[in-house]
Amino acid sequence: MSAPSPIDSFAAKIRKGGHGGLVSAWIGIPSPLMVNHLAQEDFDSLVLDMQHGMWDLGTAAAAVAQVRVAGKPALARIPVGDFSAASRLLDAGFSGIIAPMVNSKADAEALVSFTKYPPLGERSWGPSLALNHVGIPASEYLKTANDLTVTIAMVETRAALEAVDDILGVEGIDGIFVGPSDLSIALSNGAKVAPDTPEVDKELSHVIARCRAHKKFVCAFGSDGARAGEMLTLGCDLVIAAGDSTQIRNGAAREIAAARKGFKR
Ligand code: 3PY
Ligand code: MG
Repeated sequence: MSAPSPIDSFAAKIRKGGHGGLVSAWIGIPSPLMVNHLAQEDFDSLVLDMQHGMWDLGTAAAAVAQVRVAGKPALARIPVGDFSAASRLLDAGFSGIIAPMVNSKADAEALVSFTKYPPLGERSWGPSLALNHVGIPASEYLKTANDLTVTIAMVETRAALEAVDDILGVEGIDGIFVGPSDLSIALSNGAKVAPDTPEVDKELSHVIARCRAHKKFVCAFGSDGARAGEMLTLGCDLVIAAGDSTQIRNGAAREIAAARKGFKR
């Protein structure tokens, strides 16, 4: 069996840990061409956000090539409970699925059933574009796809916090992704969205400890680069350093301010 390409080694790398902190892009603007540009930056992977971003399946599938041409893996966050989309995105060549609002062992098992081939799950056969991207024969893909891709459950509710050991105990769940905004809304019973607070960090630290105990990896969404750095220091394996629109607008604001510095209108 051939050794996976550097792109397809991502799953093994994040599962193993000890890689010194991975930073991923998070893209909601549904433009494969913008993906092509962002992929040139020093990201370890790129996530296409199909929950709150505006991607449709065909455009997301086309963007995989724009990520892989930069030598990087593409991950997708699916809409809540849309596990059949998870199978289709893996067929399109995505290297991992992030599923929001996984709140129970049953949710985690359903997710695995759509993202892993037997014996772990019941992913149906048809990896059309994935075979082209990964560049291995069908028989080899069937044997290795469960290892070459990652299935990630989002923990972002009180129910998920309570069930985190059950979720982590499901074979085929490779890691957890903490959503601090939804978590802060849940922790405050809907009173506020406050992702960058000690209350969220307390729960994040707990989830990190449970992931370590289960020998699984943990990711989190940072609202900016500094926050993402704090999350790496807390022990996250992969972080987001703000989404695409924030990064673009912050960059624009910084350059506009630089242009006007010292210039009186
Ligand atoms: C959250 O913070 O709730 C997320 O889902 C990350 O975007
Ligand atoms: Mg969320």
